[in-house]
Amino acid sequence: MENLEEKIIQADSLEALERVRVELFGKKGILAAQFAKMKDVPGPEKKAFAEGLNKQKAALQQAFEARYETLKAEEIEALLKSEAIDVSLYGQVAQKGALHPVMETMDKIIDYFVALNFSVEDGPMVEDDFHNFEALNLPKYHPARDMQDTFYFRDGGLLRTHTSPVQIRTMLKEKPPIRMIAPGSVFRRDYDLTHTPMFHQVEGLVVDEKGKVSFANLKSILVDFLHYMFGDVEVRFRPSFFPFTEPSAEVDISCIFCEGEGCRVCSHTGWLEVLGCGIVDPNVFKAVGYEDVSGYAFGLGVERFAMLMHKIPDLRSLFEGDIRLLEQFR
Ligand code: 2U9
Repeated sequence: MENLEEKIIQADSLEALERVRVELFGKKGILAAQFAKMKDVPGPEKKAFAEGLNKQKAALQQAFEARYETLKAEEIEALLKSEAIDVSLYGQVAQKGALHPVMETMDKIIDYFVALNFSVEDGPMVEDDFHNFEALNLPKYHPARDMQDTFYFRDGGLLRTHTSPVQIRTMLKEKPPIRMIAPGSVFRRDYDLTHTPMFHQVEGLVVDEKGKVSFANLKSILVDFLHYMFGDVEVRFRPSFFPFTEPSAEVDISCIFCEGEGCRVCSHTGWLEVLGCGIVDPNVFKAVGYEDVSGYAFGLGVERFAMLMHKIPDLRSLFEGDIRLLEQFR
């Protein structure tokens, strides 16, 4: 009896105690063997023998339970210790981003034209041939339609290559006068140091009765806009060509890096090209059923503006999603 209780007390883990339980109380255990001896005990002694055994069993069970409680409590204690959380430790601080410089630039551009009562229009990015090309005086077989430049879908649909289809849709839906801008993403099959397959444009369109809208109006608004964006810069208009405007011009500002002296960024010309513009080609008005109107239009790439305004040297850094870029614009 002493010896058996000692087994229980010496069990130093719940697993060891379980082994002792089987050894003592199991079907083939020590106590079962004791009870089996009952049949050999002579009749008059049976009662005393049974009482003795039952007492012994009860005492062992009590000792077992006490040991079990102790070991269980120790186990819980150890678990709590090992899983303890130090709530006073600093956690990982969430990284804070900022409005992306392209969106910030886009907002600044939009603000300028909204203040001049231009409406801000939106349209689908998946377009069709008519709205993206045909109506813009880009006839079939025009090189700009080349598979090289445009993402086509199998059904003939395409990803818009400029936001101009938004102007077409607006003119088809509304009567002149029109004063609108179309900001949004556009897609071209182009990927190198200075081109990404998706970029952002803001285009503008003003249409009114014939004779009310002139190149001089276009020039004055764009010069003022470029001063608003870049501060005190020189602005010059160079003749150019676009299928949807005639006459057309490209607009340069004096280089903001070298103030016109000539440097690597401006290819030693002293000038940076920032805009395209022109008087809307009559064929465009014909395509949307407008008569006796005149208008001007312009277009710009937002990434280029953001890069120039923030002196960001590499276009790709705008698309890498590296939070360290955004942290600089908080
Ligand atoms: C309609 C009529 C005319 C929009 C115009 C440009 C000139 C132009 C480029 C600037 C940099 C595209 O992002 S860029 O590569 N855009 O030079 N865009 S005129 O002319 C329109 C648009 C719509 C109905």
